[in-house]
Amino acid sequence: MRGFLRGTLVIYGALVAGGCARLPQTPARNPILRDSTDYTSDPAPLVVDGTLYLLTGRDVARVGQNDFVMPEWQMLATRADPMRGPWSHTPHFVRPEDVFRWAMPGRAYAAQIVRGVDGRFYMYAPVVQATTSDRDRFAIGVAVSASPTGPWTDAHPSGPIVSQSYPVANTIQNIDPTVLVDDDRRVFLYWGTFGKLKGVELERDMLTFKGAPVDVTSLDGFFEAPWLFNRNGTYYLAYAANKAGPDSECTEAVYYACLAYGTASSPLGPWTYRGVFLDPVSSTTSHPGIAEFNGAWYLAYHTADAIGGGHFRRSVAIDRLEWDDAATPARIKKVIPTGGPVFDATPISNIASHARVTASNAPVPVQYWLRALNDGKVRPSPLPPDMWATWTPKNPPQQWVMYQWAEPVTIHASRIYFWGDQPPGAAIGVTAPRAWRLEYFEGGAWRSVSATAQYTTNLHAFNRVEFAPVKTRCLRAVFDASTDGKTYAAVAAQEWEVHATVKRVPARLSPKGAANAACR
Ligand code: FUB
Repeated sequence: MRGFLRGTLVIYGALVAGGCARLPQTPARNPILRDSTDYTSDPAPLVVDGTLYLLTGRDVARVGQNDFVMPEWQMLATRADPMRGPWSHTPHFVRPEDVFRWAMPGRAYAAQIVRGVDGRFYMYAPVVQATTSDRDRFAIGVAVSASPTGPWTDAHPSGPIVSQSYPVANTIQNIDPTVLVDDDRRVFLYWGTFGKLKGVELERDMLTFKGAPVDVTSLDGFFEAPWLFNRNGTYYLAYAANKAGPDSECTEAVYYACLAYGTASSPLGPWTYRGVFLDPVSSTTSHPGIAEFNGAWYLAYHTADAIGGGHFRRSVAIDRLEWDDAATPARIKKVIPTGGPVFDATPISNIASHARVTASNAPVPVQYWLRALNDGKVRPSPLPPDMWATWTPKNPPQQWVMYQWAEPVTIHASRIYFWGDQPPGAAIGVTAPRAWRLEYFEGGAWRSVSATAQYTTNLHAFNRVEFAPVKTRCLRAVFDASTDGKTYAAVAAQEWEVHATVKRVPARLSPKGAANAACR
């Protein structure tokens, strides 16, 4: 067992000259820990006696490793303004195998600590069972402690309180628990992922199902990460949603999640969907934890914004959550995230980020993300939404992508980064095109640029082409698919740069929406 104090680090900033007194750092930006030493994920707030605790996971995936490698939980805590700190940090709070004899090491997923009806603290922890015949081995264990900081012991040593076979059979992945101890009297547990959400009342022992679980189906786009709370007698269920599409209010690409919520007048529903309150962040997953602290409400979530961050190297951020109390029931206002990655405002010749992008296969299948093309990022081991791609079971011989700028631009070079899961020359799957060319729109027609050399088609590399400068609002890249003469492979690109004679400060995110008639 790793106690709270062992290894606890208070995040301090500058030394006062001469006195060696340490001054608390006042973080100007999110995420809370962002120096790449410790990656924190899945925050679960808890307020006890003037302290705001954030229980978090720890992401230790290597760069390019697409897996939730999460060996232990961490703890952040503050008694100050959460937007300024200081925060204390316990990097090694507790590990699954420290508490649950029936659990394997390595998967300390999104957990939550609540104060139980008996005044003790209960930690609901999704872990993997070491020995089970369950098809999916994830299960929810409960640890108990006299203090929110531990030490923790297994409250149900015979095993998890929820698994695929206990206490009633289910077929879902049993993770992402959220628990509400309502009025210090009744206890409610929700959990689920991959679009399945279950809720149940627990007995006052905090462990035993009281009745059969309900399946919640009315929360639009529910994906995972439920967070249940009560404000002024209304029950709120916040969650990560992934209803995707180019015009979705939630997310353009299905891997990315927005945070949405519903309300109910009783803790087991029925639930009414109330909308999106946080747009997708830089990590594909998004995970809410909401609490009132010192008279203000806060949303804790995670992003990929820390140094060296990624979809599986996430870091916890916190922002104010505001209410619209003029509505009944009160609505959550859209949260505007503060902080974020360090933005480099140096002007650059690549003006792709200023372009509206469209493609021959629009609306692009929701696993891909069209605007990944000009987000300035080429990730190792990309996920589908880190690229634009055209894959279907039957691919056509030709595809294109197009940039449109608001004003004419003078451009002279371009480079594109092809991704594939098949070798060059393949006629299935995704690979580099057989050939490609750049065309600009002028006088009502598409014309080829005058390239100074042959176009290259290297996979997993940038392919650069220089050409005689042209002034245009519209540029497209046309791809002839790789083929064996019978079938065609799809095309995918992680990034497409276009270089102009006049440098510009990059846009943080390219404009959204289809190109207009100026390019037709
Ligand atoms: O951290 C692993 C998983 O990612 C959580 O269970 C989900 O909620 C998502 O945040």
